[in-house]
Amino acid sequence: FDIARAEALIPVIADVEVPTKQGFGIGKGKNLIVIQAESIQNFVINREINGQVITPNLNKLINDSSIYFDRYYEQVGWGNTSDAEFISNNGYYPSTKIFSYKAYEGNEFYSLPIALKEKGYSTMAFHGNEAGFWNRNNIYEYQGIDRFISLEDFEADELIGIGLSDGSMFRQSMKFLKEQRKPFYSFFITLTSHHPFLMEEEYLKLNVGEQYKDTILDNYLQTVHYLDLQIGMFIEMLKEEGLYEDTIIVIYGDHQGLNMQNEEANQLMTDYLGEAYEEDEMFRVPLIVHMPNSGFEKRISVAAGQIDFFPTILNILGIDSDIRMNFGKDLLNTEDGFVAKQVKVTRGSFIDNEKIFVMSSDGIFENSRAWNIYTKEPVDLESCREGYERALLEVELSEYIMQNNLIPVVKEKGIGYLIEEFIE
Ligand code: GP9
Repeated sequence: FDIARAEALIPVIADVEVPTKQGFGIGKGKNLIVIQAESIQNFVINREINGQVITPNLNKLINDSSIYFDRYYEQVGWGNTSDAEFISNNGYYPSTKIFSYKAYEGNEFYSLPIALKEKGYSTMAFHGNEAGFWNRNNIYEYQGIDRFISLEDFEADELIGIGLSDGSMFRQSMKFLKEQRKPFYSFFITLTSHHPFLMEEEYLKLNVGEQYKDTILDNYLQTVHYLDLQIGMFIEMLKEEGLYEDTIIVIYGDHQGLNMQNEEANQLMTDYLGEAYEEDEMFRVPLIVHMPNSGFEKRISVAAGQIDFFPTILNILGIDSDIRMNFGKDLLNTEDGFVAKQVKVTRGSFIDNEKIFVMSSDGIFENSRAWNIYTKEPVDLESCREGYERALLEVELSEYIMQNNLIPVVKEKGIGYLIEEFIE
């Protein structure tokens, strides 16, 4: 790194000073249910296909006591779904070498479940696949998840694709939720909308029309629609059990579903969207924070990533800290839209409030691509240099902290201290 440039970035990365704390504590003491939704991209929100609404339940939720982040991006690496979990719960970038749950297996963490446990929460995770997949069974304990209900613990009464159906997972989770000590943090990882998005006839509820019938877009949208329906029913079950009012329900997409590198998917999406299907749309996933009966409705369009999840949720739950302990920003109190990308695109790529910069795979900055995310017009590459350097620095610094198991130091002295040490 150019030391002077890196030093200039310290206040940007390490700053904790926020003039006003919008939304601080609006969910204080509430239960927290987080649904990490498999392959759910943002383009499905508020959209129709052949006259049918794709996500009626999510759309309804967005318009009712929810904060909807419509420029939220996935940042996963080799660990796909598990990296989305890791980034969201920790506020650190995923390993650039292997999946994070393996790379950082023996580490000490300061994660969302750990922070909540310190405030008296009980913690639990639900997933319809085998416990050992992505090494979850070994790492959850260190992530602060006290109880993990996986395929082995559920009754295998309805299997779709690679595991228990989302519907069955939600239904069977009710008995655990009712018993769980309050306040609780329950983390759900859905599965049915997993690639290649195939379901039996009985689950296919959308008629996408002749043009798209039996294509990968059809299959994908069917599973998205299925998940949307299950989430709607899950919310009804929470209401019936009296668990709804005191629970914040958060939903976000874990990573892309339709790969732009796949020729068929790209062609279909370009056709469906009416514009080229590119990285900025492929990486965009929804984030919805639903706070029942709060009347707090907001749409936030600051460029943000999964790395920002942890501090954003802490702010909503009214949990404060004097020092900055991760790379995320509280999205209710920042205009600094910045999303660093790695692994799925060359390191140094980023998205900010106006543009996306995709670093060239040959490592030559001048060969990179950048465009305005709203107008799609090309952007001068020189205007991307600072973001490029920041993206490199953040990812590298994050990896340095994780690889050297430095969270105990971060907890004591803050991330700013380590940035200075790292640059020296
Ligand atoms: C596996 C499931 C899917 O348990 O979470 O993971 P993915 O293949 O999408 O990374």
